[in-house]
This record gives sequence, C-alpha cells and structure tokens, in this order.
Amino acid sequence: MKKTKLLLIALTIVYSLCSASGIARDKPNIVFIFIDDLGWTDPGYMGSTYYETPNIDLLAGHGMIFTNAYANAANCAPSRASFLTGQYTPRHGVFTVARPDRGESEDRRLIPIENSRQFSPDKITIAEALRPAGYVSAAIGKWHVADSPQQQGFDVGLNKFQIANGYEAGHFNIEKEYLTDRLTNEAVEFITQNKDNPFFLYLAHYAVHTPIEAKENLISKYNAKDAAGCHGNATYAAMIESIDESVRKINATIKDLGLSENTLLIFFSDNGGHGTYTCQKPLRGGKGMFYEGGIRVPMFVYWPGEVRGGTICDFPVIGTDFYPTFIELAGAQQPVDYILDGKSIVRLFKGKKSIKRDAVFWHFPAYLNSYEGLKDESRDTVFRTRPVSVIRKGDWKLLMFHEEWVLDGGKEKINSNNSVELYNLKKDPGESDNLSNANNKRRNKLLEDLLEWQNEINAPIPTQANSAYIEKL
Ligand SMILES: [Ca+2]
Repeated sequence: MKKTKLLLIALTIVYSLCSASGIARDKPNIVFIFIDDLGWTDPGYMGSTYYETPNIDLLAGHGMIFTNAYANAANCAPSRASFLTGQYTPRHGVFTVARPDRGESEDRRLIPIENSRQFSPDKITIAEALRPAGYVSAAIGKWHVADSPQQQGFDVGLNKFQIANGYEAGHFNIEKEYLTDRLTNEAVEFITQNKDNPFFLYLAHYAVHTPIEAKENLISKYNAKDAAGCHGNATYAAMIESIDESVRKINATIKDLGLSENTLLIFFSDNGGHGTYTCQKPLRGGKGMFYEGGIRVPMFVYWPGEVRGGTICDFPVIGTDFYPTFIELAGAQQPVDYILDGKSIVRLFKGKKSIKRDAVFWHFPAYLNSYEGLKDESRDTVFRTRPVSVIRKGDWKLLMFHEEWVLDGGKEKINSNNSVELYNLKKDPGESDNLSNANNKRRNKLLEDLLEWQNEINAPIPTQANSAYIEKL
C-alpha cells in the first residue's frame, strides 16, 4: 500500500517536472476536425446504432463530450465564417450560402437581406490571432468563405480546388482517390512537418455533405445491415466510416509523434444533418432549420492529461467560443479593437460546470427552401426556414419569425400572430410544445433580450414586403 502511494507520488513529481519543462506545454497544438453536415446523433457515442464510428467513440469516451454544442448557423458558410472570425453573423454579413432568396418569389413575404459570400479581409481570423504566439496554421479541406485560406492568414491552405486532378464533381477524383482520405493524408503530413513547433490544424472535411458518395467496400457492409430508426442510408453510413478512419489516423499520428499530451483535439460539425439522408431524433429538424436538429451538433474534446476523460458537459457552447478558447490556451493576445462574440470555454475543459454567459444567439435574415419530396419537421412545408432570430438562455429557447413580426403586428399582436415560439429544451428537446402564450412572462423576457441583442449588434431585419407574394394573394 505504502509502496504504491510512494510510487504515485514519485510519478506525480516526474509528471510535474515534465510539465514544467515541457517543450511546448504552454502552447498546445490545436487540431480542429470540422465535419460538414454531420448530425447530432450520427456518431455512435451520440446514439446511432447503424452508423459505425468506433474510433470517434473511443476518443469521445476518453475525452469530454459536449451535449449542448451549437454551430453558429444551420448551413455551411455562415457557420464557417463565424468560427474563423469569432463573430456572430451580423458582424461579418455571411448569413447563408450564396443567394438569400431561395425558393419561389411568390412564397416569400419579405425581401431578404443581401448576403456576403465572404467576409472582409479586415477581419482578424483565428489563424491571424494565433500567428504572433508562434503558431503555424493550416486550413485543409472545405473553405467556402473567401478566395483562399492564405488570404485570411493561414500559412497552408488546401481546399479541393487546390488539390490536383479533378475533385470538382464530388468526393472522388479522376484517379478514384477518396477526398476524405486525401485530406487526412495532407493533414498527417502537416502535423508531421510541424511536430517541433506549435501548430493549428483546421481540418474541414467535405464529408458528409452531398453528393452522398463513399467507398464501395464500405457501402456493401452497410447494405447488409438493418436500418436503425431513421438511420439507414448505406452510402451515408460509409461516408461516416471514412470520417471515423480519418479521426483514427490523425490521432495515431499525434500519438506516434509523442504529441498527445500537448495536443488539443476537437471534433465538431458545421450544422445539423441533411434531412434526406439522416435525422437527429429526438431533436426536431435538420440542416437549414433553426430548430435544434439544424444547429445542435456533435462535439467532443480529447486532450489526455488535460481534459478528464469520460466526462460530459451540458453547458451550451457555440462555434464562436473556439476563437477566445484557442487564444487563451495559446497565450496569444486578443486582437486590439476587435470584437469577439464568443467566450473561452477553457473553464469547462477543466471540469467547471459553467462559464459566465447568459445566452447565445442566431440571426438568419434569409430563406432556405425545403428539400424536394421531403416531409420534414420545419414550420411549413415550403421552406426549411424563413427569416428568423433565435436566443437560447438556460433551458429556454425563443425563435422570432420576421415575417409575422414585421407584417402581422409585431409585439402588439404577439398572442395571436404566431411571430414567436418558446420552448423548454430540458423538458421538450424535440420542440413540440410551443409555450409562447402559456408562459408569456418567460417569452417576454427572452424576447426583450433578443431585441436588445439585435439592436446592439445592428442585426439587419428584413422589413420590405415582397410584391410577388402580395400579387399572388
Ligand atoms: Ca454544412
């Protein structure tokens, strides 16, 4: 007994000495694995029994799982712009992908707000903020917000258009190489080359975004399996398995280079899963909606020796939190005269239950039409979402729909115009019971906070009625 104790003490001392003299312990490497359109329950550890993700599950189990992690948007570009700039959508103007006026004009009651396809070069990206602290950074994979990662401060940038020979059409190139594998190999090379200095790797896979394409040998395996609930697309499952293999390989590289205890690995998705191929049950909806299934995403943090394994954090975190988190861990300075909308979540990594923040917000002044032939769980059958602003505060969530708010009497008619929905996510994670009128005290408080935030951040609200809609009436 005594011997064991002494051994433990000795080990602790050795460990502390290592820590104190660690080459770069004060500047951990940061590996951010960003999956495209991966749904909240898609990884095995989040509940799927059809998709197989043994390597992801293993790391998640030895790390900290975040059950209330949010993307900053329900689709790709704004989510990425917010992660990279550390800012909510009204500050950078990337509200959606491409056109804000999707669907048929006669179905849209408002003229949406113009969308930026990229954020200004004046924005100080997380890569630019980490550079003065000695970090080498790489953006490998999908970029989707500007001409190139190098123009936004990354040392290395490699999206599929910059990789040779024909990935333009999808996930295979003309030599039948699979894009997920290729990006993983590029990432492994970057890690290996930079093993002796602090690095930031932003590995943004194109999977599991459409087109749904995967390696044949993996597809046949899932074809032989029974569907589990709404998870049952074999090709989609095979895409996820390739992601799992990517995570295994990235982690094996880190481990083989002896960098595990000095490398923070984060697994995250840019928005919810695509309603045609997967679902997020018990959450409502999927990609493109501001119900939970569209914005709540799988997330875990793996950092042996620093983040206690087998832990779960249920405090709400959001994509904009990574920027200040990385700054803190890197010992970098927050850029001068530059607003960050997120908060560092390092306290959560250390096992604290909360950080000082009351609420998180979303703002989407545009339209996304429904997927054809899909009976989804959106508010109406025509659009996945219409212009909306959202606040989550504690267990409560309020959605404010701009069409009804602007055109149907706003606050004055709030009890009858269907302009807001209020949900208690703890009791009703599937957002089936709108408590807007039943709990109007709570509704009014959240609405007040949301309006105040819109005002503070100067969020553009669409106010112009669309004549095509009026003519149709
Ligand atoms: Ca996406």
